[in-house]
Amino acid sequence: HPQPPHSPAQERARAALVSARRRTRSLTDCLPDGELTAQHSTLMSPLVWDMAHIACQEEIWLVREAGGRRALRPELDDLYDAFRHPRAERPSLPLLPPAEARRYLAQVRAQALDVLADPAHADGSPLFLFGMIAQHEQQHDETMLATHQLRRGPAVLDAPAPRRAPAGAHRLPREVLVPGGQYAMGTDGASEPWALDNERPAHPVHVRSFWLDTTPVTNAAYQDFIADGGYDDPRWWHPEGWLHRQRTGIAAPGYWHRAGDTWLRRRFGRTEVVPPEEPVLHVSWYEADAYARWAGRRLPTEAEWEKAARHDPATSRTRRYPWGDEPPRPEHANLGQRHLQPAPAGAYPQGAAPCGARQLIGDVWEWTSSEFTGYPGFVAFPYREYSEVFFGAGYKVLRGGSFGTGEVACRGTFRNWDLPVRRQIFAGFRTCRDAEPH
Ligand code: AVJ
Ligand code: FE
Repeated sequence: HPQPPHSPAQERARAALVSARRRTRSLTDCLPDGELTAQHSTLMSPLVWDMAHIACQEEIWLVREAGGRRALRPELDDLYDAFRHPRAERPSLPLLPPAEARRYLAQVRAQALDVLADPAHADGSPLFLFGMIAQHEQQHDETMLATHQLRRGPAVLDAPAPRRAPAGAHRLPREVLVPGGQYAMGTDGASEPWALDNERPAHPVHVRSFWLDTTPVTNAAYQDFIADGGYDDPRWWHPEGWLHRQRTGIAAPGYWHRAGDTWLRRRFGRTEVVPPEEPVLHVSWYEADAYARWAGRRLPTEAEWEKAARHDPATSRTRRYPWGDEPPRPEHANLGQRHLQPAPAGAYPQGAAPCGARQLIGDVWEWTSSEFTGYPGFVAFPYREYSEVFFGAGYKVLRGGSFGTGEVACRGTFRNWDLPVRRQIFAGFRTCRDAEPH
């Protein structure tokens, strides 16, 4: 029987699911089965685990919860529960082989789209679950992209180089002023229906005036820190960061190595000279924190970062994105794996924030000084394990998304988090300083 046409909200959900699946396939169809079942790093799952985990979450939330339908593969719930089995242990589990994982993905998706087309879902809260699951798949796509970066062997991914910075980008002011005062941090369902629990509710926050780097810290600037002995001077390091630096022997960002006087890096299976004008990538929070102290500066708090990215002092309004309220387009930001690297610092003038800062969205995730916790009035939804179990456990917040972040999983309020030692994610940073004496 013919279905009634989709409402705009249903159509948005359908398009987000379809484009996430296209990306999942592009990240997994390019590798032979042996590479999908292998573990490329103990930090990561075998790609075949991510594949069936994506399907399993979709079954739980869209087929069973939103659709009220009976379970397809209830026996798989335990195997693909991220909290039952740590990543290092996942290769030894009796995982579905690649062909079966693909079949499971397709079976679940057919049912999920059928549930979405049901007139009962034309509006209202179950549609949030479709947005949540599209974001979940995109988040795992970014994780799988990080697994591709960790994997050894010849390149299998390809993408055009990102756009150049516009002429005159090198004459941008080094820093921009973010005026002090109150703004509305976070969001709610009315203005951002797909906002996840940890982005809610909107609440007033006061921020003092501060100067923020116009762009993320570049490879050239980071090389100055290295050349100045930054990795060997405990004055710049958080005490735990210094211990970590001593224990691991890190002396440069991840994937870098030296050839004479030149820094080279490995990027998705290719070796190249580190481009000086590009934002630095694959640094831990401890390295970002040490660089900032060496530069006589500090990392912004999460509240400062969000104010710079969203607040328009001219209208006193808080925007969804730095450029306004419209969803990201290719001229705004380097998102969605359209490229396989950040764009040079100063690119994307059309994505600039009211304060003049560029590339707050896209290119590299930016470490903030803040610990990951719930906002005042936080309510876990729809499950505690998305965010709440990570609160107060030593995770640092990252903001803004990277070149590998899906557009639906990125906005001015979106919060990411990781441990301060981690650097397999696509993370960089920018620094700031107080504008008024405290
Ligand atoms: C928000 C990226 C930290 O990958 O651990 C995926 C996203 N949560 N499945 C993660 C997530 C459940 C999460 N991060
Ligand atoms: Fe997950």
